Amino acid sequence: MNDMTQQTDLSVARHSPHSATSRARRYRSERLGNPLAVIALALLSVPFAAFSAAIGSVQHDTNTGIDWVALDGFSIARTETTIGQFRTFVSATGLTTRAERDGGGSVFESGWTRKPGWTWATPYGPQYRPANDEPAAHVTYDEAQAFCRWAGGQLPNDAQWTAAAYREQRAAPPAPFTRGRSYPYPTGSTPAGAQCLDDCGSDSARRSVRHGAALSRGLGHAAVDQTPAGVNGLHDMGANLWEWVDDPPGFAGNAERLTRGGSWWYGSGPMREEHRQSKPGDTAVVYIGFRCARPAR
Ligand SMILES: [Ca+2]
Repeated sequence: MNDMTQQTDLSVARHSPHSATSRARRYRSERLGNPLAVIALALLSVPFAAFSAAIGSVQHDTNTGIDWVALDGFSIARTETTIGQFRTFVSATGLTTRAERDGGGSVFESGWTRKPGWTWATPYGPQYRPANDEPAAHVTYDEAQAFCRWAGGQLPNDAQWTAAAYREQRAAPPAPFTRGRSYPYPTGSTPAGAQCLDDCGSDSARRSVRHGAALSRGLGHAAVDQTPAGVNGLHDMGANLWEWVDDPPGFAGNAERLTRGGSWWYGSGPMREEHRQSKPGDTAVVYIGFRCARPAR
């Protein structure tokens, strides 16, 4: 993948039409000429400034389609970013992804193999039409980060991702989860229920939506709401798609970036917290996706 050196134009990501910050700034600029409105805004801002969403509560953003789950100090998307959400982002920004420009993303067969037409919109090729609730793959690190900034957040850093995946934070989580406990898998004590290869249970084959594409290994991804909710009520932190994580932080382009959680290509081993794997940031492949985080509010 190292021959992929063309950089993505991310200028679109710096102009988020939907962020709460920009909405608040616009509201203030429109209202500052009215003294009564200024007073009302000041009074309203007191309780909201002191309010922080309850741990585990879910806020749905109608602009992006993301369900944000509030955790300790930040929120994280309840699911992997979906094809439908990514389509909204592309419609708003006009982004053309690297996989589209290069003619397709890749899969590992006997070495990395580029697959014509395999992109975020058609993950197994243009002859197979995916549903909107399938996860967005074939997205580079920079493209994933651009989506998250457009959505008012950023890719989670490794501390955020691992806290969300392995440490139950909800005050009264449903069985079998226990507040304050750390789990070896994002699914809990065992990998059962994840969309992984071989040792996550027989439901992985039933959930697979590879649309008939020939794969040399693995079962393919599942739609993002088809696996049981795991630690903190999150789906697919273990397996389904690998997820880009902002680690090491602050770099862009083709630097090696951490991916977390394993994927349908693997068994349960890469789902564990101690498993760390990185890939060049320009990698666009069929089993890497992402989800976003945002500051607490
Ligand atoms: Ca995942």
